[in-house]
Amino acid sequence: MANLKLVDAFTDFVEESTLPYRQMMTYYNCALMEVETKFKVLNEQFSLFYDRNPIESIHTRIKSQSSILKKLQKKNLALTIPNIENNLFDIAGVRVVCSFTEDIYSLANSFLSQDDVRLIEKKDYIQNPKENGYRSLHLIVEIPIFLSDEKKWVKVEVQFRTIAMDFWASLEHKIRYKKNLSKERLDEIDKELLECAKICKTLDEKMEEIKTAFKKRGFLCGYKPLLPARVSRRCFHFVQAIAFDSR
Ligand code: 0O2
Repeated sequence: MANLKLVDAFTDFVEESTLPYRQMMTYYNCALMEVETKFKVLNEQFSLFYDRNPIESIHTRIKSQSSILKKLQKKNLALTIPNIENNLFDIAGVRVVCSFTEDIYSLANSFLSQDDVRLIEKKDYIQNPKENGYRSLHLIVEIPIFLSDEKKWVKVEVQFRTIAMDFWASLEHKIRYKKNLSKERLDEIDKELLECAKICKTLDEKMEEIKTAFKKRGFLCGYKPLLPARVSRRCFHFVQAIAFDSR
């Protein structure tokens, strides 16, 4: 009988703390959907007016429970919902991978100019790479999600990378967790990775140069509109009218 009471108490405890946790995670998930849609819309718009898509891929992820715990421990914080919400800004993460560095800044500017996106923090590891060679543009933003009875502002981290930056970061991330390598071997790998990061930077710059040269010659691979702006706008309104009529 006493054992049953203990089980009940434990179940109550788990339920009490898991519901708010699940609720918070649901909000982060909703925010991810909002941000992902925003980038899909921008990609569609670019591909409608220009001859290519700036986004190669979009990935979203919710930080795992163990990563949340580790990060709280690193910051000397107890595991509480307010501590997570007020101190960890990358629970919801979106990674936008582009072909060209210029696209990263164009997309980031378009995204930040939307009136329901609040910029909290910007870390430009492209202009200022990390010591190990890591490059990426990070934005912490707050966006609203609309619930049945309230509007809630939720923080999301957006990482923008070129394909080369992403390739490098994925490999470095995998190696970082290889615990069975000796210190000497790890130091060697760090040096090799730094060398690779420089090669990736040169590759990004060369690709950008080629794209710019093509753009100047009037080829359609840049941000040159396929149609004059006025005609494009009319086409857009026409497509919009059809879309609304067919609803
Ligand atoms: P995961 O697995 O992606 O969640 P702060 O968040 O401000 O307390 P932090 O974590 O240094 O401090 O912030 P920063 O520098 O903006 O990094 C956040 C995320 O960027 C990391 O999340 C990685 O995803 C990525 N990142 C940053 N530096 C590196 C790096 O050197 N190599 C690689 N591969 N990725 C990096 P997490 O929580 O570390 O990991």
